[in-house]
Amino acid sequence: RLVFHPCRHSHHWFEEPKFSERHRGKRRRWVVLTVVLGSQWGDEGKGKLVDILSADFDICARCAGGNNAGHTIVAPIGPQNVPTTFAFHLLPSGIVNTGCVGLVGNGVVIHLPSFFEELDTLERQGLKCSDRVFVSDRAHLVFDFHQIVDGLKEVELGGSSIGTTKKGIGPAYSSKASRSGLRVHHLFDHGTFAGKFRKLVEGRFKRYGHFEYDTEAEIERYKLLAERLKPHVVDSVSYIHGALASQKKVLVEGANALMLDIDFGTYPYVTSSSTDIGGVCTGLGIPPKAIGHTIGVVKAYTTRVGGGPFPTEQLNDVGVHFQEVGREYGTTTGRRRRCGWLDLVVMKYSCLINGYDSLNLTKLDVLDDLSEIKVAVKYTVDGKDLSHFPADLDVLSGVEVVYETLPGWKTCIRSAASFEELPENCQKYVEFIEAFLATPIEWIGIGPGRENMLRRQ
Ligand code: 2SA
Ligand code: GDP
Ligand code: MG
Repeated sequence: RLVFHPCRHSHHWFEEPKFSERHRGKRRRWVVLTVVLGSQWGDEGKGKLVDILSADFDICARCAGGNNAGHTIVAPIGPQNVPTTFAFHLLPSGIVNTGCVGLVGNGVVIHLPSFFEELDTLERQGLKCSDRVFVSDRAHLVFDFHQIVDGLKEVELGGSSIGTTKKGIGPAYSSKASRSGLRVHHLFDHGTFAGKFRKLVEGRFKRYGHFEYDTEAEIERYKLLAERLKPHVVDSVSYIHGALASQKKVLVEGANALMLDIDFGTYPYVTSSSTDIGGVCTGLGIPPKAIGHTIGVVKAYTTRVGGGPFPTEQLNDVGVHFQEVGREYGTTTGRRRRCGWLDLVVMKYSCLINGYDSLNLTKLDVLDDLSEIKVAVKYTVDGKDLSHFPADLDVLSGVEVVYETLPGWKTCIRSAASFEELPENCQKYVEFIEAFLATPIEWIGIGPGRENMLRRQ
């Protein structure tokens, strides 16, 4: 690179060593972390992949969302290896593996009563994990009044309600963004906590009218909750950077999914956090260069919970088939999930934003009985191809979906031991998606258990 350096070599051009050469040996080499993200509207089966991967990781971290997320994992436990179903909401699913520490990052919003309830349930199920779960002192708190307000807001919206989980997620992120929220560290300065808490509740009363809520009793309750939380609290920035510096392996578990992202999802029918790759940096305090491998989890069809447009939704026998065979009911609220064909237009958009290095195609077994399988490959509006994923929901609601139809395989695939053992049409379905998205499908889910996962090298 030729540069002109007037002070040192007036009127002389000289060769400047490249930055990397000048700083060789001085620059830190990053131990890169692995990220698992939902690529559609959630419930793709992220929890199961995180569980499988975390056997090989030291730390599993959550960076966004709260206990609106729901991950179901079926894993053996105890000396008898009894297959047990675990439901995770706020805690990182990786802690099913006893060698893995769970970290709840600063980008997560925490409802403390739910946090302890989840911890206690896991312990009751035989999973000893209380001493290896840590939470960031910068994480914001969700209170019961946030949950009440979540419900009131939904009622206000009437027919256009979002269909939230009513876990107080939106109102808690609103408090955070409006700079009046309470963070974990505030719990340990009771005077400040109580003052801020009263102000926050007063603000909600002004906005929503006086709902039933015992502010003072709540302040007292949080005194006890704070004591119980103390041993779990860490400065998560030092914690994660210390771990990376000492070569620890970190796995990040995404919550919700790209199409529910506050910026890139189908706004306003989204959650209130950054569920995309950007949220991994802001939710944990790590630079982009620390991210090594990003895996997008994609269901072999599409589901969505709550309101909002869903171009490939099937309000017919096909949708019912996905619901019943795929057991598509919410992990957190038990709500029936809306179902439809795989949408590769959504997936292309998702790949662009998150830049997945590889994909985990899940629930392929749910398609076993179908004689024909459709995949969306294009949207058109007034007969013209749409060149981008529309921001305007009125446009998205009005698109015509162009499908490609592929033959089914009509065979149970659950016992396949390798990709090559899958029926030919099933392999072709996988290869079609892979070619369309120009992203390798590294993992394939063929059943809910740990053992029902194929890896392609
Ligand atoms: P919220 O509660 O403010 O985050 O809701 C906003 C939108 O985000 C959707 N959302 C979800 N969609 C799918 N799965 C979620 N987790 C649970 C699960 C859901 C459940 O794993 O099954 O149990 O119902 C989840 N969380 C939030 C939500 O439906 C709204 O559309
Ligand atoms: P997450 O939110 O992305 O972690 O997904 P959920 O746990 O909410 O929903 C996925 C559901 O599908 C869970 O009940 C899993 O046990 C189940 N599951 C995951 N992978 C597979 C698979 O490959 N086949 C089948 N049949 N079920 C799966
Ligand atoms: Mg889920």
